[in-house]
Parts: sequence; structure tokens; C-alpha cells
Amino acid sequence: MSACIFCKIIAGDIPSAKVYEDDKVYAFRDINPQAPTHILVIPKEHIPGCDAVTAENSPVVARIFEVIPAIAKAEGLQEGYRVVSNCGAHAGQTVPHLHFHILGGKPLSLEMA
Ligand code: DGP
Repeated sequence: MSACIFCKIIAGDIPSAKVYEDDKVYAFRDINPQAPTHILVIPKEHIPGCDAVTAENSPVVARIFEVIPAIAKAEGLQEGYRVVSNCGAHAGQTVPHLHFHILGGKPLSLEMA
């Protein structure tokens, strides 16, 4: 069994609050929300992070960016939202499985660093 927390969530071995699923993509609510709406969108394939995106696996990233606006619409984020992917230690990546945070539901701080 994979040691990756997000692979375990996809497999159903760790419970999650699912908001979307298809054959390639899974989305669920962040356990430690930083905004009224905080959703993580992940590929079902284990990709460690942005640095591991290649010509071979990038179609799932494109699929994620098709799914994100559909989730945002379903969540009522018509006033806007932020998409973030932390890559590596300096960015604060804590789970080494590619993921995109959707943050919204209030005006967000513009502070980036
Ligand atoms: P990052 O710092 O970019 O690697 O974000 C990882 C996010 O994953 C962080 O916001 C908390 C969330 N997270 C970690 N473990 C779990 C979990 O078991 N369940 C859920 N729902 N979220 C988790």
C-alpha cells in the first residue's frame, strides 16, 4: 500500500469530504481550511509535485484545470477564488502528491510571501 496520505484518501483508506471525482481527478475539503472554501484538487496518479510534471503526465494537469472552474461554480465562488500549488520546502509543501488548493469565499489577502 502507498505511504502517501493523498493516495490513501483516493483509495478510501483515509476518509475525506469529497467534492468531485472522475477517473483521473479527485477533490476534497482541506482538513485545515485557510478560507471559507478550501478544496484540494489532486490527480489520482501519484505525481510528487509541480517539479514532477512531464509531457507524459501533464494531460491530468490540464484536466484538473478544467475541473477547477466547475468546482468553483458549484461552490458559488462567482466573486473569485485563488488556485495555489506549493512546490518544495520553501513553498511549504507538506504532502508530496501534486495538489492544487482552491481558496475562496471571502476577499483574500494579496500577500504572496
Ligand atoms: P501543502 O502545504 O500545499 O502541501 O498542503 C497540504 C494540505 O493538505 C494542507 O492544507 C492540509 C491538507 N491535508 C493534509 N493531510 C490531510 C488529510 O488527511 N485530509 C485532508 N482533508 N487534508 C489534509
